[in-house]
Amino acid sequence: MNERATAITMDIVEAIRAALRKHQVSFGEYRAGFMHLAKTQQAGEIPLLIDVFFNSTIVEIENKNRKGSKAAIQGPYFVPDAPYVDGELAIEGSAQALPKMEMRGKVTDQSGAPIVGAVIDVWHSTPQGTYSGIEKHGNLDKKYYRGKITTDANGNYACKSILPVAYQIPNKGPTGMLLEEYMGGHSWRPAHIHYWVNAEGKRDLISQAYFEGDEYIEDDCCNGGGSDFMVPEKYEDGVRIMEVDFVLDPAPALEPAE
Ligand code: MBD
Ligand code: FE
Repeated sequence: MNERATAITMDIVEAIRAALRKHQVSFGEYRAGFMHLAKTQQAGEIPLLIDVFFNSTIVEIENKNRKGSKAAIQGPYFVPDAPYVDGELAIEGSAQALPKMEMRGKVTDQSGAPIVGAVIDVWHSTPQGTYSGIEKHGNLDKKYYRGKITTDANGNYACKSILPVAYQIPNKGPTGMLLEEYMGGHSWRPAHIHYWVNAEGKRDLISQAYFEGDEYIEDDCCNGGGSDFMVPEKYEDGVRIMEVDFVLDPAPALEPAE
């Protein structure tokens, strides 16, 4: 067991014990609490629950030593082997009439030099507010609404898709119940696009983009970073332009092997 993992684990356990003591939790309440976790597991919502509450904290920590673009939360619906795409994400037949967006921008290093051949994974929800390639969401073919885009010789990228809409995380299960009933909040996120940028010799970057005017940007059930990730409203021929540039930090030096 590594020392750091031991220290973190002990502190988490101690923090939970402190909360139980502070509230003088009864045996019945304790049982209700662990049944809630068991139900979360049964519903396949462990990744959702953990990301809703804790992903933003990890991002806050990791952003402290980033000099280029700040990172955002990843969320539970990234799929590692999405297809490479050229200019457009796959859109289901029935969704092709929906309003379109174009994601575009430039990837550079800290000096402003373009990064050629950076690979940007993008993913966003279906018009129903689910994600492709996710068993719990009906296992829609993962070619839809996600893909890997490559930057060109000038570090630029461009890719079209349909416009995602305001987004409610699955709220009928144990995670929604915690957020809405026990914590008195809601389960909405701003409509969003996810990005994961990878380039050789650079620190990878997970980001997001929101749409100007969305009412949940600063009131996000996942604390997703707010207006720092908001893209100003702009249209070209009726297509919403989502212009997002990424500045990558150099890759951290490899840690010496233990
Ligand atoms: C999502 O789509 C998401 O991006 C996050 C952070 C949490 C739940 C669902
Ligand atoms: Fe998401």
